Amino acid sequence: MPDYRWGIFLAPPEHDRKIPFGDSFGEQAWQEVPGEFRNALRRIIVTQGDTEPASVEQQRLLCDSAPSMYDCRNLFQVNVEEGRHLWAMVYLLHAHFGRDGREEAEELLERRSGDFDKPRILTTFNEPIDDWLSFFMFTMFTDRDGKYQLLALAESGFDPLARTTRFMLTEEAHHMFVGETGVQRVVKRACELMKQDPNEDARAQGGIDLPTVQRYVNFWYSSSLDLFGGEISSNAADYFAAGLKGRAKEARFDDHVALSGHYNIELMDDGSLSSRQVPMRNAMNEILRDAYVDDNQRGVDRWNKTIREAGVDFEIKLPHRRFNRKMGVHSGQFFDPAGNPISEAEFEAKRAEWLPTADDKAYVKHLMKPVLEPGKMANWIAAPARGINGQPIDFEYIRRV
Ligand code: BYC
Repeated sequence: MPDYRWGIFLAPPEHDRKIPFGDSFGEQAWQEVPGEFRNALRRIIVTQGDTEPASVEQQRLLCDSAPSMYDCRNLFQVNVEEGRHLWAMVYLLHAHFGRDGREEAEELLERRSGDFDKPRILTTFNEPIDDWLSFFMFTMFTDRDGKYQLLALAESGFDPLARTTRFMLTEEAHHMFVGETGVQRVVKRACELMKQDPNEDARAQGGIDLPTVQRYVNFWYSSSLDLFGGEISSNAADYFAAGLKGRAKEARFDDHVALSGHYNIELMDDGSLSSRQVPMRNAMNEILRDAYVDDNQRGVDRWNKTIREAGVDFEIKLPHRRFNRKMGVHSGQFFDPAGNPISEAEFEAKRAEWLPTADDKAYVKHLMKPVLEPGKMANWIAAPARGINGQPIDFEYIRRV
């Protein structure tokens, strides 16, 4: 991408910006790190920074199996932007945290996605992405977690973090577009292939069948829900109190101090589901997760519209937020995709119906053959509705040198 501009990009400064939430609500935003919050702030920046190279490591071999030049071009754009986001976080560490910031930045380079000894910090960023269906799921669901985490950091009282994350958000939108439309094209093609097959079997025609798409949704969505942290979190309460990490679009809330009021969280208590009242500040992760769930549903509705328009009787459903969780109050417990509590044995008996199996992964992987001629698409994916930057779909989006 010879035209790509590297650099530290910040949203324009807001004149006389005030801290928009927490104990210091209404005070002047900080241009330098406040000493008492130094460790917490560094930790937030390191966690955010760690995800950026992780995603590039996860996706680094995908160009070898790109289903079209168009898709390969999108992959490269996603990867260079994530690389630049790492740079943006490392800049904050170097510019504002002195020696320990530089050491943290070095450690960011030492960790590797999926590495046994030095893995990336957050779970989803150690999952392999070695097929394009996983890539589209990741950019749909995991990049959308990125959107909500960045929206929360864009409210930060530490102004350099707020300005850099606001700029990053402008790029995140394209990544989610790649994910949402990528899955939509897989689904569209599955429906076309079903119509061509005497048994309505998309796999028999070399496509990715809708139940397999559903199992990938179940996996990547539940894994991405884990990235919001625990439902009841003293870390989240501390970050909010300190004015470091707010809620998405903080201005839309009436009470920016959140010291009064409770939030109801439904969890398993003594073998049955019951509701627990949690002080508002301790529920900040869950409040962010609520907005994320709604946002995903809008994308899934568009996939289902594509399926309905093709005249196929199938509906893709987001599993319940309790399903298959590894972090938070629902981890170590078992729920069906509708969120009903079940036994471990019942879960295991249904695992192959609900989550991608080794056979699914092998099948999807065997379809991954590069198609790198202008305008051509792999058989398992429909063409996009339009090309990139007003160029036609058969434009030569990448060139081998
Ligand atoms: N995996 O109080 P808790 C993106 C740890 S994606 C592993 O429940 P907290 C992108 C947690 O660290 C957005 N560990 O949670 C997308 C804590 O550890 P300690 C990335 C996890 O701290 C695509 C313990 O469990 N941005 O940008 O309130 C491509 C208990 O924690 C996980 C950020 O993450 C997990 N899933 O919230 C490229 C923003 N979840 O203290 C990029 C910065 C929790 O016991 N990070 N833990 O050692 C944060 O705001 C928070 O650290 C978290 C966790 C939301 C991640």
